[in-house]
Amino acid sequence: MRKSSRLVLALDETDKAKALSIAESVSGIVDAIKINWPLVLSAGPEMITELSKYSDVICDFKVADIPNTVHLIVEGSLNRGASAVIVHAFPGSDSLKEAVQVAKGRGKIYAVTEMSHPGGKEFTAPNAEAMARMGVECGVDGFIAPATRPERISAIREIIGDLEILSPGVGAQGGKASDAIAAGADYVIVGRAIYKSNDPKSVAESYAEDICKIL
Ligand code: BMP
Repeated sequence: MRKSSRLVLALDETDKAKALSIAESVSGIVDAIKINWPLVLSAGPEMITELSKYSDVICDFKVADIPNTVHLIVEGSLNRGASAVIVHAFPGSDSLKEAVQVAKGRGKIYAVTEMSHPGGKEFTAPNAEAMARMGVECGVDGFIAPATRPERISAIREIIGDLEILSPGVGAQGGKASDAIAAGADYVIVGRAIYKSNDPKSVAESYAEDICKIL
């Protein structure tokens, strides 16, 4: 994944034609497009391959399972053209190691530490540091940490050294892109604020400009 605008679009748009048109319009601006179950369930897993024509695709399947199932999901995503897959850390080191091993040389694995919504404080926050340490030991490429609580990005950064941080929670959830990058995120993930706007391309450009100002 290139590191240019540091902006990742969360394309949770469920209308296939709209999703493809947005992807095309922002392809020169965003560093990657992240897709999740809403788009895959409405438009099919072939969207992974179709979107990979416009941008690197991160499959945010938040895989949380036994190693064999993790293996099958990560492999299936990469086979369809994904550049990276997001997995949960909480199933433990054997599941995480399996994801890393399947993706080796083919794509990246990002592990969720602390989630960005208010409920993320209940179970993920108290265990985020331990999950980050485990992720480092298991060889993941990076982590998901919340733009809604930038101080938590800094806490995770201290544990993981130079590994990547992708930070959701910007825009609709109230976080600011520049705060997340200043706290140590490599990329911010923005969904509704871009794909629900009347002009996704201009909004993506203005996020990219905001980020650029503090680099
Ligand atoms: P939005 O900008 O519309 O809030 O979208 C954020 C995206 O990031 C969604 O796809 C969501 O599933 C994902 N996400 C998140 O919001 N918080 C997390 O802690 C982890 C996520 O993957």
